[in-house]
Amino acid sequence: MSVAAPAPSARAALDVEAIRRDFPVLARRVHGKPLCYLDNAASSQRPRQVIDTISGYYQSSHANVHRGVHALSQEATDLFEGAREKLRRFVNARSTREVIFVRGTTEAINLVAQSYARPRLAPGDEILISWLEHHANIVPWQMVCEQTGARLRVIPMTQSGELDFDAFLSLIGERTRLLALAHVSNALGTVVPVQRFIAEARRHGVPVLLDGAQAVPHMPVDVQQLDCDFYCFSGHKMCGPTGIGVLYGRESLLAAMPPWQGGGDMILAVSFERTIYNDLPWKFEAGTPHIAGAIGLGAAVDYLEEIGLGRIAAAEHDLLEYATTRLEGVDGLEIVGTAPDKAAVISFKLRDIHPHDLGTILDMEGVAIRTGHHCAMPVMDFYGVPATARASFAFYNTRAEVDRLVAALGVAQEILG
Ligand code: 7TS
Repeated sequence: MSVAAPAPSARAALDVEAIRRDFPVLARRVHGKPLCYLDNAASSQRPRQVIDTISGYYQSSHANVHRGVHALSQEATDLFEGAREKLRRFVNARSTREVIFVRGTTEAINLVAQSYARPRLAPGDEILISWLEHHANIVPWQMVCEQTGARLRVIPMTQSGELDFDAFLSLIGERTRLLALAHVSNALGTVVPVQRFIAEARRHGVPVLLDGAQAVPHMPVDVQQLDCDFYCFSGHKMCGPTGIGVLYGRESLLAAMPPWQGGGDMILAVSFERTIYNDLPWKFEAGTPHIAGAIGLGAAVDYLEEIGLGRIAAAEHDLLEYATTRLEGVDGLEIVGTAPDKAAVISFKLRDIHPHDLGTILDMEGVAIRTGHHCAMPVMDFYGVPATARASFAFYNTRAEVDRLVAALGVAQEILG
């Protein structure tokens, strides 16, 4: 009998128990039960490596950046700019000039709306988004449309939660000035086949912004391969700190855009007559930045890369399949969003139990899920529900936690009938 080589998936399997020990919060109890954290789409947890990096920075290297000749300021600047290089490599931007530190996805999209779109839009121009979007990729465009007289157009979705590509083909046209799409839907988990959309947008000469908030923590992302113009993501969903995120922008577009906010750090010279703006990327980073946040985000990138985004995606896919099967077996449960290509996000309804009641009972069982509209009210409207319950998984979750979710749903059914 020959000894077979381990299957690639087995060889690549994660040592989840070892990984879980990196996350101190996963050891705590909630309402007397071990925490079962299944709200990763809202925000992930942080490993000790990230927490220690932030703490170490404050303990030994903190000073303001880009402005001191003294040792601490230079050290802080090196750490801050070193983090930018890590982020560049993480999404494969061509240069750190294309990596702008912002507060998060929301700020990144507002920056593009106000600095890229607003000066270019005229009445009758169109911004094209989709029905799947998080409010962060809807409202900034509505605001800029109001400011300019441009019009918001929306690519419809299908019952499974996919975008209607034929409808997209009929919507994109001469008046389209920008296409702004989620890479992965936060409410349904749908992975949007963005490359098809980008290829078509290219044919029309339409620039593309991708909201990657739910994509970068869960799959390898390469902005050059995607050939998108802007890519936005948040640190707190990828094991990094809150209050920090990245706007990737194609350099030729960023160079032509006016600054978004004015102040210190974004200038080369100021007089009362005129100001000369700083180079990229600092032109878009007015004021003292979130230094510890950027450094912590760099540590999160190191952490994710050491595990490997490919292995993370595979592990989460396994959890998604297992959880989908288990949840489909729960009497009266209906999964909302059934696209064939999904990230590890499962929205669901359980009979006519209100999701908030469900969430409250699950919490008493130590199981944290999100309930509500998930900042995607149009998606809720599409399915005719005010809210859903949503379990969202990370690579540190286990099949045993899926079992706990299912058991807690049983408790809820008993209590609520
Ligand atoms: N875009 C998507 C696709 C998101 O999922 C979120 C946050 C945002 C943008 C906004 O990110 P922020 O970091 O700027 O707030 N999504 C969620 C969620 O699903 N539950 O809570 C926040």
